Amino acid sequence: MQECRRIRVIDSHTGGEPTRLVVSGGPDLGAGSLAERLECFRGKHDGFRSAIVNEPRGADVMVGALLCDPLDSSCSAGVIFFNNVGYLGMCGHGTIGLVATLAYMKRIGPGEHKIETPVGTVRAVLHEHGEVTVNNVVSYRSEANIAVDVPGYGEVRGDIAWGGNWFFLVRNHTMDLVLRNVDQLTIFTWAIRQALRDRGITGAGGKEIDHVELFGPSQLPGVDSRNFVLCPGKAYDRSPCGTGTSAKLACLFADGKIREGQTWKQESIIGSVFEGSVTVRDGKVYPSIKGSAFVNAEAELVLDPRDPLCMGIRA
Ligand code: PYC
Repeated sequence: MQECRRIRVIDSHTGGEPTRLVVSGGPDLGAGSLAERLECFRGKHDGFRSAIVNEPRGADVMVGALLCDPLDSSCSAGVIFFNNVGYLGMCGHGTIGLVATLAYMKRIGPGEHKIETPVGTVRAVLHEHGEVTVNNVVSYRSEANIAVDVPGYGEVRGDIAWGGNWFFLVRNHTMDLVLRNVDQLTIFTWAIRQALRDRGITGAGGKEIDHVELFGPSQLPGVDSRNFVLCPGKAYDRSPCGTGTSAKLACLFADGKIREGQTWKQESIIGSVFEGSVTVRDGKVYPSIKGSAFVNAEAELVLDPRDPLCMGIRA
């Protein structure tokens, strides 16, 4: 009889958005760059991704993070993020969750830490009181004020921007960004995503735009904006989305609406807040995102080869 495979995970949430960190028991992806290891993960071990984050062990909202040895020994960790349908280049809430979890495991203390991801090395600062600032990869708007005809809704205009993932940031909508409207918000933003795909509107290099963001006013004092973010697998981000806030900051800076170093507070659809700002180096915009994460479970997942749903429910 084949033995069960055991996977050690630590779960956290960042502003309500979960991250499941695989600490041991993950697949052997070789010793290449994180980008190469991601391709090995995608090509040879995709069932493992599904087993960790999909039902019945996980849920659509769950973001997985595979802890990897970094190539560069000055980095504290390497990580590959994944979700219910595939892989993420970078993940802001997930990096905050990773750093908080490494601190929980007593692997790191307060200070700056470098983390290798498939889209580059990011720096994160663990503050004394447990908050984490992620200094993200370079972020930019590739196209401004693009019109897309969305069946059932008409013309929707928005910006296309990179913040570690590709985003369409909607400029005109009439939706009220409140939690009770999540179903309508999901249907609307999913229709936008499909329309972008059907019309061949992409990020740079033909990359699919797989995140859609809506913005509206926040009711919280001192908070600049509230958002709704649709993630690639149709779940919405419970956090303000680190890469989505980075994409927003890049657009705000391009429009002259924020200065270098100015704080932008971004609220999520559930009311959690990230603080963002940008620094500019060699004419390029580097966003920083600050938030908090809390560990809420430690577990050993059991992959029983006799279980017909051992590798998760996949569409
Ligand atoms: O925080 O960057 C983020 C993120 C991406 C998808 C879900 N969260």
